[in-house]
Amino acid sequence: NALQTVVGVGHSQYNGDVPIQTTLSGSTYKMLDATRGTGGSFGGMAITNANHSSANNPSPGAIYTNSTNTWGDGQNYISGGSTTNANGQTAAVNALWGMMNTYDTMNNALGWKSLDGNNTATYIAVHVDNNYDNAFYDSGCKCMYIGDGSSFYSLGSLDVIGHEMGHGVTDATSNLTYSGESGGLNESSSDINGEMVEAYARNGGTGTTIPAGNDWMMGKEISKSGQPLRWMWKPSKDGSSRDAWSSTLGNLDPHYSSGPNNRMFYFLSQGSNSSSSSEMYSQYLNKTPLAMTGIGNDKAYRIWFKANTTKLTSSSNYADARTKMIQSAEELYGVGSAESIAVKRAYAAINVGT
Ligand code: ASN
Ligand code: ZN
Repeated sequence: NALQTVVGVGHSQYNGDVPIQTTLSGSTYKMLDATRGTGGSFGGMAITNANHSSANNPSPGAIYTNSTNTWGDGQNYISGGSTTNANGQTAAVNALWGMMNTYDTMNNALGWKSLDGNNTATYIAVHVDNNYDNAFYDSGCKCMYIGDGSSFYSLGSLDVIGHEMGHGVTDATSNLTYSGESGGLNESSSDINGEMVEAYARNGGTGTTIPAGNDWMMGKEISKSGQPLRWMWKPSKDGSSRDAWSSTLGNLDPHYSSGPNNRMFYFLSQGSNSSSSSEMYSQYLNKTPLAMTGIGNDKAYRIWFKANTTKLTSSSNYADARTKMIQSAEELYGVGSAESIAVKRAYAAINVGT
């Protein structure tokens, strides 16, 4: 059968009806985007049905197929419960839309192709485990698994997919060790990726720069409680993350030691003011950061991405991240540039350097 690249309609859960890139094989449509990525397990970016295989030893299952090129019903999938969406296609739509937009964010803005930068295709398997409240990147298959959620809705929002694919980029480049301060930087890099994908996709998903428009909250859309997983401008709002670096930061789970670098990135992009507002105040440092003007999403992302993919190493800590970020800013925008000064200010605001 000749394969034909086609565009279908996906009824997504978080982004309305979206155009999804699929493949027609004979008279069967497949959730295979052969326009993004080559090779890999499926010859393009694919969405498969893990069909509730255990998260401890998951198997990807088969690629999604359909007799028409219209997919999903936009409803949340209730594992084992009553639902109008019995095969859970909507989760697959969410995943494909997130994957297409993550690919485009990195490729169109940065020229970075797929996870490894060499355009190797990857895949996302949805419906892993039962009522599973997580999503993860698997360094064995270099692929991702998405749960249906229980206290969350299906974990396929743009920022979550961007986060998980961000782990694939880190895995292929700096390979930041997932513990201690490097673990926090690894997590933060994924949160940064998630938010920048959200900004890019929300503004139409085209163009060569990253606009404003993300919410700076990880996992807001998948939350049933209304509380996001993480707040980037003031990570301590979650009760566990820190707002600033200290010598004990590396003892925390990476999802909490990411906090200071997330706050640094927020300040770098959006700036800070020296008001005594509780959102700016840093409890640990007992002060508010010096006011600084942000350089915007596009420049902040370019500097971070360059540092993570070409300068950080598996053992990088926060001090090293600061040094490498300054180097990246100087290479991109010049020694003594406003951008390199902004990097120093943003790190000083989280107690790293001056
Ligand atoms: N969703 C989590 C993450 O990507 C999975 C984990 O704990 N590693 O960070
Ligand atoms: Zn993560």
